[in-house]
Amino acid sequence: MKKQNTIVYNAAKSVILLSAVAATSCNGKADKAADTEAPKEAPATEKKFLSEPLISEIYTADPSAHVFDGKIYIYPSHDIDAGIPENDNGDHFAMDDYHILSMDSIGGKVTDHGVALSVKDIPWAKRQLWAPDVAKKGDTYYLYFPVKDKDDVFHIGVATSKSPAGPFKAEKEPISGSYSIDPAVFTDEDGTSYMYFGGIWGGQLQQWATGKFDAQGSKTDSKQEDKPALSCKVVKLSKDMLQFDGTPADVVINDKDGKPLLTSDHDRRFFEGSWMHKFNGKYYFTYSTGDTHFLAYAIGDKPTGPFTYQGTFMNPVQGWTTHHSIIEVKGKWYIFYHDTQLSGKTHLRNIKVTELTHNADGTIELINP
Ligand code: FUB
Repeated sequence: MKKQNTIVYNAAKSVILLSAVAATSCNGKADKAADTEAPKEAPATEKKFLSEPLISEIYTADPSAHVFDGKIYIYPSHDIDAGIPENDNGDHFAMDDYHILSMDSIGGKVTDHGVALSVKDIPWAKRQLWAPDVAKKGDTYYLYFPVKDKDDVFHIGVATSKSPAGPFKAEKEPISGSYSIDPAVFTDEDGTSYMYFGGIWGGQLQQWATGKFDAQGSKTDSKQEDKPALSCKVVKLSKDMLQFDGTPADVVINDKDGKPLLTSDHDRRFFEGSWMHKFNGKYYFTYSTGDTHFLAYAIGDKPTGPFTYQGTFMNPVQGWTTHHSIIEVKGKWYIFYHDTQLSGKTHLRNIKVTELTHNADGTIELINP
């Protein structure tokens, strides 16, 4: 039987006293941006947080939230301290299993359903179970996960369960044609499901620029500063939800003049951690800008884009990475995200939730985490 923990979620906002921490990027470099761009309203030793960690018994990150049968399920990464030094590949994010969390309502008790899937149970996987997502079709739940194969190349796998809380059983091979990280699955009102995926730097997207993995390829996107930025990918899922139906295409993000965002535009270009939600008939593509630590959004008329960049909707959290999901619960919208409030360490994160507001003109109100 799986172990279950029940944790009381404290939704109250509070003032937390913290020691100053040296933030370091997942590329292992001292993180100047995180230090200099942190909210200025409090000194480094005294920070205010908008919301509290949902769970403190384990470290969690990259929360993909969904409502299944009236209950909220959260599919996060499970951060651990594997004692691996930080480096350019993000090796210190050495997660080796997933725990699924659930709650009956926002602000309610959080249940940890125990281990749902482990690296050791994925036949093709070697290490680093990064940010997952889940979709439901019929009576089956599909868990999509990025993990490095035996050659240290990220691909995306799928595992199935009859319960939203798992345990999940992985398919024997990764999804054919999949690569990079951060799968996010969106099912439109007509029942068609799309996967958005990709992440640059440690997520290896730039190493697939030619359509084949280039082990010698640049570790960053910085060699193409004046070119259109690398794009997140989108692809339809097959009817059985286990394969891609077609070849992944670029998620094109243009500015309001119709020009593509450039690689040098670090405040606005796509980096990792995408999500899709539909509001008032429009498709909202949301993502992390990575090294500048913003959550940004772009709006389109189709799930596959093109999208028009709108702005930042969440300022940088404490920590280097920023990753989110957005769901509607009983007529209100919420963003699940993470920061490093509990540990002060880049790779030991904790998930949170706060309300998200769509303004009457369709823009999203800026959140200061
Ligand atoms: O958790 C590992 C990686 O950090 C995720 O895949 C990225 O989105 C970032 O949050």
